[in-house]
Amino acid sequence: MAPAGKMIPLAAVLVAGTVWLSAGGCGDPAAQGILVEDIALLDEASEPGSPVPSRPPSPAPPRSATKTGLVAYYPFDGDARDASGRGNHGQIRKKVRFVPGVVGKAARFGGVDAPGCVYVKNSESLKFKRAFTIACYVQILDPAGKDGYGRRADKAHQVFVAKYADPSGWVLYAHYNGWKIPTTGLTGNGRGAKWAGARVPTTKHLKRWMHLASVSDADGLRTYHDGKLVKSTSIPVDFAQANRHPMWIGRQGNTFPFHLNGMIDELRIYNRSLSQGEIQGLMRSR
Ligand SMILES: [Ca+2]
Repeated sequence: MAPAGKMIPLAAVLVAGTVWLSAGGCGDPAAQGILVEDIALLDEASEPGSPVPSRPPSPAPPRSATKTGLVAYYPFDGDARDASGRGNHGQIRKKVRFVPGVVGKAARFGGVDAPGCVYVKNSESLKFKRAFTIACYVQILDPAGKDGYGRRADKAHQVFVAKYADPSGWVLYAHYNGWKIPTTGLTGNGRGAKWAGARVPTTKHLKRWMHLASVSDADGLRTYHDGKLVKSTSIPVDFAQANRHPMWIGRQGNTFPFHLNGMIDELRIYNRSLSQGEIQGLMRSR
């Protein structure tokens, strides 16, 4: 916090956190100052000759990420703790490593040969009626795995996050097996026994980061790839079955695990539908 009454070069604002700019005078800065937060790094805002602080070695967390309705947030910067404040901390099962990611570190899952995952106990805040948003960075390093019969396959279904008990629930995943073009996206059991799915064809996806976001609300299910709306359906997800089950990260929760061989970073889950602008705000730090 800046001391009240002191002039602050604009460059000094370019730090993470909340900064008070005083309007002059003394006393309580909260009474006289201007609250400035969520300011992006803008070098052009600096006056000529002003000292510009060097950028940190890794990008700062996305300052514009909305917190309204946030029920789980896993930065994966060395552990599986929930930073949303809702207490949905993850428990690491077997082995999950933490490696350089998009923002700080990311969780690295070893696939079928070195399976590890994160288990999140079911909670009231992870139960949804209809509105829901899930967003994260994902990267697949090797598509090999096991198919639905437990047989090894060079290209297998891989799961990022699921709240799932076959054949109902929801799952964010990449699908290779049996598809000419691999797809990523979210599917879940839809209302009226219709399957709700919004999968995205992803031709250049291996060993590169993708930002995925799926939104379900009364208008249906929409999936965004790198901030762009790429698939929508009018069928929303019916969460009734999923609400009875825990959440799994890096695998599916039922008999068929479909282990991920890849990485996940900055996983956020909201109990409301986010706008496209809000979703783009989640990935602004790239
Ligand atoms: Ca991270």
